[in-house]
Amino acid sequence: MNTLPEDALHIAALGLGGNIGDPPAAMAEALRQLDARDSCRVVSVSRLYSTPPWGKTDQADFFNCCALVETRLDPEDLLEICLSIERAMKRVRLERWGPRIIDIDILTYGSREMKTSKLEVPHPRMTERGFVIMPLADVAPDLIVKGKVVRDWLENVDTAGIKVAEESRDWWRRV
Ligand code: PH2
Ligand code: MG
Ligand code: MG
Repeated sequence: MNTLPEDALHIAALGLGGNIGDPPAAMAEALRQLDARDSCRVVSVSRLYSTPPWGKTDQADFFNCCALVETRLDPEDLLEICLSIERAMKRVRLERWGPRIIDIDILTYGSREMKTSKLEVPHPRMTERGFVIMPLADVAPDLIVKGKVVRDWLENVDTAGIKVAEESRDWWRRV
């Protein structure tokens, strides 16, 4: 049987967000572009949330969601695809934590822990952020991140001001 490690399927959790232009449309388009690739399949998408800006607070509210993606790509190749989708949407990187059309972050990749110059998995700040943990709990409540299930992280994270903007889980196919 041909079960080379390169062929193995992995589940990655992605966090998407944006606060310029039409973020739900940009996030939906990004998810559809990922899903259209042979190497990736979008398995499930969270509800869509509106979230107060975190880190740098003098900017517009964000929209955020999380998605599970089944992929044969290794984490750095998956990141490269996410960045190329961001670039195609003309995202410009101006300031850290500042306004953006779209941001696509790899949150987890299976149970792998890694840190290179390009990528750290699990995402180093994900468990402190309500705008990540709340949508992630929609798609992966039992996922273990840094020794604790997402459901339990949700108990302790600040979710003040976060609202559900779209209840339906297939908003990304329509927007
Ligand atoms: N992303 C950031 C910084 N702050 N705040 C919210 N609400 N949502 C985000 O996606 C976000 C943020 C940097 O990636
Ligand atoms: Mg980010
Ligand atoms: Mg990013």
